[in-house]
Amino acid sequence: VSCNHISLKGSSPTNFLFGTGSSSYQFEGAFMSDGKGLNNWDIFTHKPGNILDGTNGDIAVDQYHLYQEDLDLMNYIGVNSYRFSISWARILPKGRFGKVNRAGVDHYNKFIDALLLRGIQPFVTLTHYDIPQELEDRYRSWLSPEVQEDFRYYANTCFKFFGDRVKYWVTFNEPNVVVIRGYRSGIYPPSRCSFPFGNCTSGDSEVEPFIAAHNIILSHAAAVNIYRTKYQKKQGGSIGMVMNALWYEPISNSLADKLAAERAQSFYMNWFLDPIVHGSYPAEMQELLGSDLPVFSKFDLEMLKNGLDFIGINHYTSFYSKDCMFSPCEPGPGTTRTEGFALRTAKKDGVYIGEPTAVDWLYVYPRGMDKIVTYIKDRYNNTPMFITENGYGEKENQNSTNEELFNDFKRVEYLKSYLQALAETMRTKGADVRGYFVWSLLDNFEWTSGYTLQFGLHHVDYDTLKRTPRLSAAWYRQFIANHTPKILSTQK
Ligand code: PNW
Repeated sequence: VSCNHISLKGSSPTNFLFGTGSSSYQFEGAFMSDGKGLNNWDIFTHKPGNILDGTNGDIAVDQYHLYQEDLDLMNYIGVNSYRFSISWARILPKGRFGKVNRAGVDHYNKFIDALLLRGIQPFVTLTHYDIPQELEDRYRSWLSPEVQEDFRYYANTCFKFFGDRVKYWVTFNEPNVVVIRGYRSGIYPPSRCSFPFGNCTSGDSEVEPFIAAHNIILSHAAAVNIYRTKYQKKQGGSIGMVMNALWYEPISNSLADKLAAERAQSFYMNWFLDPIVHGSYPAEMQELLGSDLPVFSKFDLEMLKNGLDFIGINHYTSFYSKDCMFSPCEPGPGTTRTEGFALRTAKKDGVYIGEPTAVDWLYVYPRGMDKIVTYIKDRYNNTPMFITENGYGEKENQNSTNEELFNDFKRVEYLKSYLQALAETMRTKGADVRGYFVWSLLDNFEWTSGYTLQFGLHHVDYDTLKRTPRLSAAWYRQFIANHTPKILSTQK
């Protein structure tokens, strides 16, 4: 597969990170090993009906035990970074109400050392959807301000044990997805919602997402604060947050639809980034929600100031946005007041925004990469950015041929076109993008879809846990080699 026409050289600094992404619950397995406590996803996946194929992450791809093998795969591809998350309940089985689990600390120490030995920078997320169940049971996790104290304590514990070697910290992965799916649609733990958003037994879809988000923003600020005051000078790393970022394309040129796309973005992504970068919720949210939106105290604002060193962007897909404020819409995703009155739809005049895939929310629209990176660059003063996730999902079945399992040319085309768009944005607009991570190194546990979707550069056989490279792994290897200055290349 040729990729010479894509030029990142000259547009990126020599230390551009190329890596792959992962998370603890989706990869580690070993859910009760070595003193780990149970977390919200352990509990959630064990309740019948929550996961499409009835599976869970008890074993997942067992990276907890098989990491040396996975390091070989990374080495072969030639990545210089690996994005993973620490399992909170493995470090603090009962949050701040119990002891530090030394075996958990030892595990990540070994893993981090092994990465560095191979010249791979750890890019570490503190929480990727998971929280110790203890904190859910004690005070309902993100709904209580108490959680800020727990997150601060956990973050401090990680900086203390791992910060001498970890130079990239992410506080939260996709807090927008956590609150929307956990407290509005209720499809993720803690399964809270109210009609017409979903049919949960408790919760309030129009109120709780904003409370949970507020506590997450303040938890982030608390962690950043402790990192800046106690560790950053000595350890020399940087700290940021990762957002799920959709591009919302106005469905028409009308002013109403353009404003709707802006509102959609504000109620999805700017919701978190505006307070952290600019110190206040987006204007559209304040106007529409009024006193239903929590407010920051003077003390909060002081702590929030300049609240991150980089923005992590998980970008896969784009949607059209249609106004529902000035003219009414049929009910649908995005159409209520607490979602910004902006219908989210994949089709315009019966035609999809991009080629549909096996994943019901994923349409191939490479221009979206350019548009979302430019949008974030402009709105947040060209804060350093990392593309922390970008990837392509497929659905295999019992009858899939080897050709279908391993010759994933559609994934290659997807990655190529999105990287091409990214390179252009960096070159022509000066976007300060410092790294790119494919989701994912391996097939893994895809949350409520269980093991029915595959995002891996490597196929995983779930009977044997054997990893087998796909075409896309070979392609990514070649791509990295072509875009890494030879003198710095550590390829063997
Ligand atoms: C991300 N969307 O979630 C997560 O960070 C990963 O853990 C997950 O495995 C990966 O994407 C693939 O699904 C997403 O609405 C949540 O477009 C929402 C969207 C995309 C990805």
